[in-house]
Amino acid sequence: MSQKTVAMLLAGGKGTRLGELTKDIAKPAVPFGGKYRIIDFTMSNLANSRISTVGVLVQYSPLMLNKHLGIGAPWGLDRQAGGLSTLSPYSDRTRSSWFSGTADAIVKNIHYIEQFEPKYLLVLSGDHVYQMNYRQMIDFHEENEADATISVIEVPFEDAHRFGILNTNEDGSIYEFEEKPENPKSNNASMGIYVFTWDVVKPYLIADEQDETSDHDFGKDIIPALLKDKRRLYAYTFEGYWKDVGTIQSYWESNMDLLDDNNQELVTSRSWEIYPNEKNLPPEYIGEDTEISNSMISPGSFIEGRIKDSILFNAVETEKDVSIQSSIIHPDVIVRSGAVLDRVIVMEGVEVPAGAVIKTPEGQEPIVISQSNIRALIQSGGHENE
Ligand code: ADQ
Ligand code: ADP
Repeated sequence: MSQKTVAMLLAGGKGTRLGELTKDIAKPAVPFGGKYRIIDFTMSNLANSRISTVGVLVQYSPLMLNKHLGIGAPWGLDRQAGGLSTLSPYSDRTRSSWFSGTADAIVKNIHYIEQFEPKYLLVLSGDHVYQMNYRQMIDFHEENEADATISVIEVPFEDAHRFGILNTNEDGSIYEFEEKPENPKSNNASMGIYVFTWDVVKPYLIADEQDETSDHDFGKDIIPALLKDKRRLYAYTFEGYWKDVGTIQSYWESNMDLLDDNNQELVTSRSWEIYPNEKNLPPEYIGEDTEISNSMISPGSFIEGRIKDSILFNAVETEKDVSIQSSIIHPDVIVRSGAVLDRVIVMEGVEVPAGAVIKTPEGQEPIVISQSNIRALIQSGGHENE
């Protein structure tokens, strides 16, 4: 069963910087943008790019992620030859360990990849918000007869140290790459999205696996090794919205970005749709004397009170006289009467009691409200993080 391209989607990182949000669920499964989970952007990009052989590498807290992915039906992967495979870490007679770095996660699944005899390997990450046609990137790789192509975006100079930073010649070929440099020499950042010619990268992955000094990471080890051997590396420039949802602050911001006219296309585009995995829900009901402005309300909701600059997910219930501002309310949350929420994130299934007041103080990262911290937050008036 040969396939020209096999996509491997890295969805197993721990996401420690998302704190409470990823305590029990993997980052790619964190709710995003009203009716999606973060991984839906990448899964939908694959569907829209008509790439039909996808391995998702899971690892950390995969329960919700596995349930969400199912057999890939929302993205059409249930009806494809290659289809969707979720690949978990395993142990055999010679080793028993979790995936260590990103390259390790791929090399441990070499048999999965090889069964398709692919020409190209597409490596993706499960925690980015963007719309991208991978087919165009693979075409670009093919035209350049490249060994590796890295998708690149310009980032603000002050953020450059958080990324793989590269420099290119005029023809787009890469002559320098530094993973998270202290003193970045450019602001051309790797998006962590790679196309490799499989026959070229495979021996590098195998050699890296044997190397005990390696971190087994694409950015730290594989890309530098290819570059050192003067392999053909190219930068594929991406223009458009892209966010690596790394911290609570950037999670909050990228959700809020959807309320801005300039970015609404991310979820409203009809030509590049983002497909959620959702059950059928009744229409949202908006009560009397309800004031809603600049907000997203989702199916199955029952809304009263005042909602401003906020994103409410599926099946949220808000009661009379609540005031919700600049907040993100995950699915199945109930906000009881008179509660006040300002610049907070309320996690799935939480019940905010009547009259509770939780506001994030100015200049602080938004407070994440979960079942386990809500009592303490109410007692302290929301100042838990101080
Ligand atoms: P980072 O953002 O630091 O850098 P990294 O920790 O390597 O990303 O993880 C990449 C993706 O792989 C994430 O989605 C993560 O969840 C997942 N992942 C990590 N380890 C995994 C494992 N063992 N098994 C399965 N999945 C795993 C990378 C590049 C930079 C680039 C940024 C862009 O190294 O060069 O600039 O991405 O975001
Ligand atoms: P399948 O062969 O199961 O339908 P593929 O994704 O391998 O699924 O291929 C579908 C079609 O798209 C085939 O004609 C294949 O050659 C082509 N194709 C696959 N990947 C690419 C690509 N990256 N760029 C251009 N065409 C591709």
